[in-house]
Amino acid sequence: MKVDVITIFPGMFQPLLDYGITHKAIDQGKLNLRCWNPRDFTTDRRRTVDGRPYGGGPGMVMKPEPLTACLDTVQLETTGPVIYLSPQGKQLDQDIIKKMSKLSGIIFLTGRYEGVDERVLQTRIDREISIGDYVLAGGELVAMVAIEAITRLIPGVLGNDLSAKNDSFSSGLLDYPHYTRPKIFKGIAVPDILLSGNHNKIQTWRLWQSLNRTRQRRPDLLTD
Ligand code: 9D3
Repeated sequence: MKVDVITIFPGMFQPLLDYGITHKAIDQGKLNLRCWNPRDFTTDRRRTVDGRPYGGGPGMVMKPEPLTACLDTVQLETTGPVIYLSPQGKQLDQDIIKKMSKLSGIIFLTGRYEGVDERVLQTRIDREISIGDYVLAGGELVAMVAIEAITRLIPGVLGNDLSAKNDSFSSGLLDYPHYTRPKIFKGIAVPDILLSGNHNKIQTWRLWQSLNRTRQRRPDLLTD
C-alpha cells in the first residue's frame, strides 16, 4: 500500500520508519510511505507556507498555492482519496481504518497553524478526519495514528493474523485480561482457569470477561 503525507514537518514521521510494525511493513515492501513538504513547492525567497487570515483574528492560515502545487506532484505519483486531518472531521474509528487498509493508495494532508485555506478543502479534499475532541497543534500525529492503525491490517504485516481479528473494536468488545509468568506476582495469582488447560472453559471465561468489562467501562459499545 502507498501512503503519501503532505506535511511541513516530514521529520516527525521518522519514528514510523524506524520502529515497530510500520518499520517492519516498509522493510517487507508492504508499506510505501512518502512525505512531501509544501515548503519545497513555494516560489518566494522566504519559502512562505502561511499567511494572515482575511477578516483578521489570531494565528495564520496555510496558503493554497504551495499545498496545491504539492498535491499536483503527489497525484502524478499515486492515486487514492485525499484525507484532510482536521478537528472538523468525522471521528476516526476501526471501521474507517478497515476501509482505508483495503485501498492501494491514500494521501494524508496535515494542517498546522489555524488550518488550511478553505478553497483547497473545497477543490482537493475527499474526506476530513479527526481523532477526537481535544486540541492538538496540527494533523501530523493524527496521520501517524491512522498510518499505524492501517498498517497492522495490511495482510501479512501482523505476522499473527488472528491478532487483528481478535482486536477489541473489531469484535465490538473490549479485550479480556492477560497474564504471563510468574504464576504469582506481588501476591496476586493468575486465575486458576487459565492454568486448567481446558480451552473451552478458557474461551467462555474470556468472553465473559470481555462482556463484563464492556458493560462496565464502555456501555456505549453495546448499544450504539
Ligand atoms: C486553538 C485553535 N483552535 C481555534 C478554535 C482551532 C484549531 C486549529 C487547529 C484547533 C486545532 C488545530 C490543529 N489540530 C489538527 O490539525 C487536528 C486535530 C485536533 O486538534 N484534534 C483532533 N483531531 C485532529 S485532526 C487534525
